[in-house]
Amino acid sequence: MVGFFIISLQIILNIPLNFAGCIMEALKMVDKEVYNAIVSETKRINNGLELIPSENFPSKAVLEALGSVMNNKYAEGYPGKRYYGGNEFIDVVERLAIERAKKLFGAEHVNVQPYSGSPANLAVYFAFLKPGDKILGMDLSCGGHLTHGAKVNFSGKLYNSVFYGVDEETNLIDYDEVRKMAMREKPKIIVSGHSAYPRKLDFKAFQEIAESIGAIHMADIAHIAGLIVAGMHPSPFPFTDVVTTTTHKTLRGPRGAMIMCKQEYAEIIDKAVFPGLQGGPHEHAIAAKAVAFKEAMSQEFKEYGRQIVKNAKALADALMDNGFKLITDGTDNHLMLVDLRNKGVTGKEAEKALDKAGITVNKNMIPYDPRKPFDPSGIRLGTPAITTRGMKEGEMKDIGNYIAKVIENIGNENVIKRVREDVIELCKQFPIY
Ligand code: DSN
Repeated sequence: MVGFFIISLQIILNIPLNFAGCIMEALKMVDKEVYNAIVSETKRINNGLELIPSENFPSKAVLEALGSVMNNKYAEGYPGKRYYGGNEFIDVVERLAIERAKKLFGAEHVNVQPYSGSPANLAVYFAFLKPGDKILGMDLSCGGHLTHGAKVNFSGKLYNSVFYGVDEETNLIDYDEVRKMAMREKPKIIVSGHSAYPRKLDFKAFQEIAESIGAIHMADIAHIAGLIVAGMHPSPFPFTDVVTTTTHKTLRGPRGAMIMCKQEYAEIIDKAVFPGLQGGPHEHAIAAKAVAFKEAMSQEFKEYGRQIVKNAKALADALMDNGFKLITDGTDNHLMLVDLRNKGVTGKEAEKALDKAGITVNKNMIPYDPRKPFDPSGIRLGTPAITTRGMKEGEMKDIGNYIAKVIENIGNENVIKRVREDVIELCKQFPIY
């Protein structure tokens, strides 16, 4: 990307590092503390390997739209029907975002206003359920998301949530089990989607199960939206009732979300978002979503999505070659879950040690984990962000070896320091901001 090229030049020429290549002169004058934190974060990003599968690096164009005057406007309502004046240009960007998203996914109706993934999911529940109604979602401890009914979350407190998990032997979703549960529990909504499941989802099977009991099927594609656009994961369109996604993960846009649905649900979804749940939409984020969707329509983005998956497979192989046990023995998507028990290390210990080496991962429960969520048995890794930097299969092999070196030498600060140096050297070859 041109933006990335300019940023790389800035680093090569040793021009003072600023926010994604933008000169933050006003901020530097007004608030040195925030300015310094942003500069430090930029350096941390440039010098480290970001392996958290839900994170990514949007382009400079996306960040410019996000930091624009579109931040300033109140625009309650929808394009052409606002409760505030002065929205003609706001309507331009919101319409662009909607039309591009429709085209990108083949969706009949799109609402781009949800602030983030949790409010998007809440809006769907609000549209279709009354408090106490039943949701069937994937168990958090098996790879589901908090908002899919977890008892500590609004979705488990406000609604009566029941869960499907993964098979204890294979760690895969057993669709016959999901069907049996659906028949027994008769939920009003069935949620497909995950935060930590390394294999493809069968959205058709979920839709058929939902239809067989008269339930709504909500697919939460937050993690895999970019892979769907790139043709690397089966799409939930056109048959799924409602689809939610965040826009900042594999889709590589700004923090935010959207809801896509069949035309017959357009009105209740829009009403649930506004005035049901939200007030003024964040139009700077919507402008940035529009830019990200335009980028995602390109051939370059499709190649990016393909490379994410190739890289994930290569990283999974490198880890398994180093004796790591992966849940389901590999991956089909952008992420992998490592069961660390054979290495005698906990997820928390691994996350901390890898952090010291400049490798960012997150500790994560593995299915049927005997340990607690704050110090579980596993870590979760993914390739969206390092693929954005341009890294390929060869680098994945190196990264797998670095991870092994750190985890097998926890407590040996010299080894970790040497890996840190290797990580910085690798990152220098793939500058990002
Ligand atoms: N918190 C996100 C993740 O890390 O997967 C999901 O919303």
